[in-house]
Amino acid sequence: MTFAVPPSHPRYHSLVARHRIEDGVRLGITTPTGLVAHGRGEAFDYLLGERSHPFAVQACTAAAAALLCAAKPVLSINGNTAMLVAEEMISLGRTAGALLEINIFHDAPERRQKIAERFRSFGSEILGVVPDARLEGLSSDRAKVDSRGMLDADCVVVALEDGDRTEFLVRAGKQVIAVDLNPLSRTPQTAQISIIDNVQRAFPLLEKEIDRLRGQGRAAWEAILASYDNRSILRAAEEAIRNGLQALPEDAL
Ligand code: PTJ
Repeated sequence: MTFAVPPSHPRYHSLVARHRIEDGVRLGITTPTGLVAHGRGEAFDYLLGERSHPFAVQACTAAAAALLCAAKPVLSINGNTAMLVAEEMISLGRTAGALLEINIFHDAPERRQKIAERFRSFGSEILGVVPDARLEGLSSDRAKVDSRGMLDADCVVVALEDGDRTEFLVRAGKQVIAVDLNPLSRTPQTAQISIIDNVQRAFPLLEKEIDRLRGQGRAAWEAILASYDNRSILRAAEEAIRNGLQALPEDAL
């Protein structure tokens, strides 16, 4: 990080994340659009009190059950998650037995290489460096996939995603777990399991839930999934954000 944030600063964690994304742009990993997306996320996180709410924990429990049930889970990585949560996603991938795959909206071969180099620097290989297959019917560059990963995955974890691919993956019969701070966004509205939380809190929480549920067995995981209601999770998240807005002092608006 080129700018040293004093740890005593009241907004320390938020500023460090912001500078990581800024560094990502400088390194050619994150797109400038990723800065805008991050700012949007920050605003929602502010309204959520920058903490994981019970609706996020509940969704993580369901997501953990889905990953434990899955035969071929894949974690999708883009320019923002590569900068913010590479180590957390590597760790989650190992715990969940899931592959990591680069999937970017603003495609460029050199971006894929740079993301892969970052993961290698943390000791992990990643798929999608040179995509060799397509999700037929999806028009954006997100259709470019790795035949060893996303193409025939049965469960895909997406974060900071646009809605098109999520809709497509769900229609293709895959289970989609979305992490997004905006419950009104098309991705969490379309995914079967939506974790409304910051990726930096959500992925470690999800990993903890997998460890907690692992010993319970398939029948218990399936029961969790059968009773899970994503609509009520989205409603609770929207309500928390609306309440957060009401609780803000007037001079903050
Ligand atoms: O690296 P690329 O080329 O694949 O591009 C990635 C971006 C993020 C630029 C692209 O997917 C994009 O434009 O995303 P959107 O449509 O802006 O959606 C991003 C969503 O993620 C928004 O709903 C934000 O509120 C949310 N978000 C932003 N930061 C976080 C977040 N959700 C969870 N954790 C965050 N830290």
